[in-house]
Amino acid sequence: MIQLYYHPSPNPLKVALFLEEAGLPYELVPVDTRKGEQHSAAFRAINPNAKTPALVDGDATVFDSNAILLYLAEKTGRFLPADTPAARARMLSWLMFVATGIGPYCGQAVHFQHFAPEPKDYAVNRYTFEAERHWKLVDEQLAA
Ligand SMILES: N[C@@H](CCC(=O)N[C@@H](CS)C(=O)NCC(=O)O)C(=O)O
Repeated sequence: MIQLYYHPSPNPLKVALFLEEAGLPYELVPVDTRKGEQHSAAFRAINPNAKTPALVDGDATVFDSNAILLYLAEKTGRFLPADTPAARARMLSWLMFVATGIGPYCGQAVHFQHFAPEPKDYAVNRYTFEAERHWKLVDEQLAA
């Protein structure tokens, strides 16, 4: 059975949503990142980057939420576009937009707003502006 190494936060949630929507059986393996469990040797053997989520599926081990989404989509054939270069290019573009844009900018915006020590105004403004700009692009794309 698929094992999803999970903490209730945005990147693991993306994978849990896929598994639920696809109706795939899986078991959650809790990794409490507030307690630092992501830094254990056992978890770093699964994800050397020491972040959730990670997924083990038989002899396949995958880390990074976006890699996991692509792995599951290719394995199951679910939520994939038509198998043409143009459709695949579009899917990969938006997946990487999430991986390199939405995820990191929103993460940094939350970090600098709520957790970083002073001084931080420049960082709050920069990451909030970029996070909102990215979400505006999503809105425009979904409305098109
Ligand atoms: N690019 C990674 C980012 C993973 C990530 O930042 N995960 C957060 C939870 S949403 C985490 O494990 N944070 C704990 C830490 O940074 O130590 C992915 O998409 O999986």
